[in-house]
Amino acid sequence: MKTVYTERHALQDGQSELIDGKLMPCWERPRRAELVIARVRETGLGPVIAPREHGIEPVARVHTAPYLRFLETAWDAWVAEHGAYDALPLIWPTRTFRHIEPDAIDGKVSFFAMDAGTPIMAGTWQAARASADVALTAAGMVRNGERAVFGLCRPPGHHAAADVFGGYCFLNNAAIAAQALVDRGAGRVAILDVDYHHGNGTQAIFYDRPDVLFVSLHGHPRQEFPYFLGYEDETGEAAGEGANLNLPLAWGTDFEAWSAALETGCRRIAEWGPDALVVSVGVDTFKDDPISHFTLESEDFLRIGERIARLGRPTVFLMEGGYAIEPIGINAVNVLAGFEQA
Ligand code: SP5
Ligand code: ZN
Repeated sequence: MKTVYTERHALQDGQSELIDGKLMPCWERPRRAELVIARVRETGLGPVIAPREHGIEPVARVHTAPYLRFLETAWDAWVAEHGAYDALPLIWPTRTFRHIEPDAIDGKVSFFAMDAGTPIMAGTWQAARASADVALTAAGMVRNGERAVFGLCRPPGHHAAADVFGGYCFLNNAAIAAQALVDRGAGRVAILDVDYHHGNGTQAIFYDRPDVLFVSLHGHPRQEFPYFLGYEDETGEAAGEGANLNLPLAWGTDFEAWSAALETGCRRIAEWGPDALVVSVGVDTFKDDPISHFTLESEDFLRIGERIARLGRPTVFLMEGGYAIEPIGINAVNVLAGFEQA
């Protein structure tokens, strides 16, 4: 399996995230991708290829123009106001507020943010664009006949909605890839999200769409971030009714229960009969993940890849979360190796 990768991910290197009431070093850090690419090379998974620049058009198929304008200009506006220190939101437009984009940069950051865990810094826009280019290049290769490609995206994407950043995500790489597959003639695309967290952004982007099925296994929103989406009664709306499947699982879920949910998700995908599959590969389901509560072992990731391979669809794997940093390479590449071995 070929891997698409660029070192430009390292341009996103935030200082701190708000977690447990404290500003702590960002879990989502460059070393994550460095360890995954090292493992790709060490195991001889296949050639490593640089992404092709795709321009803003395929990104704008998923994200709104005001949001992209904000992301592109936020750092300069923030520096002009506050100096060169990471931008984080200050206030959220909750239920009783108007949803109007303010002029002030502090207000803009707060308007577009869903959390204070996702700092905007000097290289954020470039890193996010490079990550989307990785996803688009991988999708293009699959559309051109590769059976499967690994897009080593960083920063991740699945929490980012059409005009929302957060959960360490800015541009929704999986959604951009799925939309590109549709735009290049795939009639139906399925997205399987195995990250520990619900892919709220991906779900929201395709919620009313009949051509993109979203299936997600994740910590139950009653217990786990992002808390406000990911329940099983969210089945899609309007023309998209029936094209969304959430499989929320309780803290402490082990691989036996987790893989039973994967079986349910894979059966739905098989019935759906997609022309292509996008997999949001998070390995924060791992037992030692510092911010998560499932108990998967490293070998279990091989089984995940094997099950996905049995779907027999052209498959784009895209990196999402995973914060047990040292074993992240083993766990992520195990998914891909399991797929290849099947
Ligand atoms: C892409 C991705 O995996 N984003 C995840 C974002 C998670 N953000 C913080 C979640 C905090 C949950 N509580 C952690 C308690 C650790 N002591
Ligand atoms: Zn996650």
